[in-house]
Amino acid sequence: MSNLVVWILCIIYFICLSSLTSTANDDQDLFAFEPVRAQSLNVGTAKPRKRYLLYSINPGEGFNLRRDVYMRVASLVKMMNDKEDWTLVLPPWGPLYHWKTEGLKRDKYLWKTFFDIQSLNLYVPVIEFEDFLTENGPVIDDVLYLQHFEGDRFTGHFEEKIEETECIEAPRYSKHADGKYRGWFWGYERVAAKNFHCLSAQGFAAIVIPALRSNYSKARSVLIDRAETLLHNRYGDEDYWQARRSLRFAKPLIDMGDAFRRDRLDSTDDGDITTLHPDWRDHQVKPGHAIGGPYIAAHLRRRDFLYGHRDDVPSINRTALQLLPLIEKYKAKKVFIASDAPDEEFEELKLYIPIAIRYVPPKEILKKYGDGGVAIIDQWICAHARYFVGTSVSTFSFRIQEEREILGFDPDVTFNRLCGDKQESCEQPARWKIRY
Ligand SMILES: Nc1nc2c(ncn2[C@@H]2O[C@H](COP(=O)(O)OP(=O)(O)OP(=O)(O)O)[C@@H](O)[C@H]2O)c(=O)[nH]1
Ligand SMILES: *[C@@H]1O[C@H](CO)[C@@H](O)[C@H](O)[C@H]1NC(C)=O
Ligand SMILES: *[C@@H]1O[C@H](CO)[C@@H](O)[C@H](O)[C@H]1NC(C)=O
Ligand SMILES: [Mg+2]
Repeated sequence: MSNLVVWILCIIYFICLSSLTSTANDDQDLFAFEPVRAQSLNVGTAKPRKRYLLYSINPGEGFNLRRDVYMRVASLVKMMNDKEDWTLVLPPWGPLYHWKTEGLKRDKYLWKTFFDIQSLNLYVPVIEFEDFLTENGPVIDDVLYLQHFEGDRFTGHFEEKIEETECIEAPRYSKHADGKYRGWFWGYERVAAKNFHCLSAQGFAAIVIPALRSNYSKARSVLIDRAETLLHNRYGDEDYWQARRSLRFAKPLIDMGDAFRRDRLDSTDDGDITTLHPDWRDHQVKPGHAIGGPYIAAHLRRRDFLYGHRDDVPSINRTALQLLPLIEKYKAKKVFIASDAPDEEFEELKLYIPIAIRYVPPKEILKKYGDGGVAIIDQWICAHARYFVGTSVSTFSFRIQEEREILGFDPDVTFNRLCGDKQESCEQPARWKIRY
């Protein structure tokens, strides 16, 4: 197709789109958008067939890194859908290494437990894995297992490359007597794959597009495993932020966080200037717009971080020493603590800071939403504080910082971290500011 034809198609598409959305009301155009686009792209071309992209992540990765990988894959789907019709299948959550609360169902959590699926759908088409099973059945066509190139991880220069090769480590799938591959499909035992390939890959998420469009073009459903191998196409650009803005939390979790803010922290959206537009595409505020509730918040990442990042994570008494001047400066009535710390550590902190408070979930909430739901409530409360300080290199803290960028806080009251015991001062987090 010549460039001219492409341009004409684009123009027709935008005219159709704008005339349709201007007559539809806000709620309807949410659903009108996708079919309109699919049809108008079909002028003179074959309708692209529906394809499903699934992905999976190294089992050791935590909840918040997984949310980041979602954005990389969603952005990939967005790119491919300029020509094709991909639906992103949301991998069920759990079990996760950090989700330890005893007696909880720890796998097969649906995305809607934690996130607002309608909101995600305004960025790219997504469905829950269970809906994929209904639409497609339990057989996935191709599994692409990503691995690093053997032996040349740090050669000095970065070059994008991808190729089908031998498997380097024994992958978590095996061929059974019926010729199909079985493995870990999120605990769904009847699920299997027809084909399995190991791919060495190094590069940005878009690197897999040519292979999906040629080598594996016959596959209707493709699962990319070890998707964390793929890097963000453009970390921090408008597209990154669109994917991030669409990743809104589930309403019940937001409501519980808001109730805690109101009842325990004297914090409401009206007073804090943190009201979000119901549709993320329409929410755009300037830095410094939000003021936040009359409390400061700290995310104290403890447990494995005390060993893994020993020099950068302060002991409890040093944490208190760093928080006290902030209480003064921001005239905080309360200090909200989000933490994976055991109770004894929180009690120790309270000796130094009596106004420290944390969210303790009722049993039935913990049972229904698990450790993931409680983590989100903690993040939501941290996101609305007048001032936030996190833990060095914790992705849990990073996600809070992003939430605050969306709400429109001044970066000065967001991109902060605590320093280790031996550090007089320390390098503060990079300011990944929101872009529209
Ligand atoms: N409720 C709650 N849980 C936390 C908090 N900090 C850490 N956790 C738990 O510990 C896990 C730690 O980090 P993960 O979310 O797994 O994320 P990660 O990608 O491993 O993040 P980091 O290890 O912090 O870089 C969270 O998922 C929670 O289960 C917190 O402040 N509140
Ligand atoms: C695609 O196919 C070509 C030719 O058969 C092969 O050399 C290449 O490694 C394949 N790439 C991927 C990513 O599968
Ligand atoms: C602070 O805590 C550390 C680690 O728990 C401890 O070794 C140190 O003695 C404490 N310092 C004070 C002044 O309490
Ligand atoms: Mg982690």
